[in-house]
Amino acid sequence: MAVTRNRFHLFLSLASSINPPPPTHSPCPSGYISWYLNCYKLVEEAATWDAAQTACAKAGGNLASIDMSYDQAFVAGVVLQGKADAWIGLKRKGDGSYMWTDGWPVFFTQWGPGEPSNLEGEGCVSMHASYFFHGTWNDTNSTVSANIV
Ligand SMILES: [Ca+2]
Repeated sequence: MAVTRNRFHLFLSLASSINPPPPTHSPCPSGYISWYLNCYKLVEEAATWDAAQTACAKAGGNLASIDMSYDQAFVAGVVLQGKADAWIGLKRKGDGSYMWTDGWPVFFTQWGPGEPSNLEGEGCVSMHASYFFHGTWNDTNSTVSANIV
């Protein structure tokens, strides 16, 4: 029998541009974590992928992109501190290809085993918060709620 998991996703909010900080100040708004030239925040709120992206945009950012293994390690570390899977800024387009919300092409991926399953109705990408999956990615239905990175 199928068990309905309580799908509570986080999202990682990325504050877009950082103004050159005064030397004695953190470059990021309070509550954000600084990583390279970006600021990240794990938002522990249930949200759909679209709502998560909208919330990030309102905060002047977007769902987190993961362009390389350094980013993956950092973001996975953040997501694993949460209690639920987290949306990242990756979504499948109509032609079947994936694109980051910030417009970057997809060079780096960290799909979980058997992913992306590319099922119809899936296409929004979340990161597993379970240690078992080590922060790998899953394409899933955009209407399941997720935390936001
Ligand atoms: Ca999947």
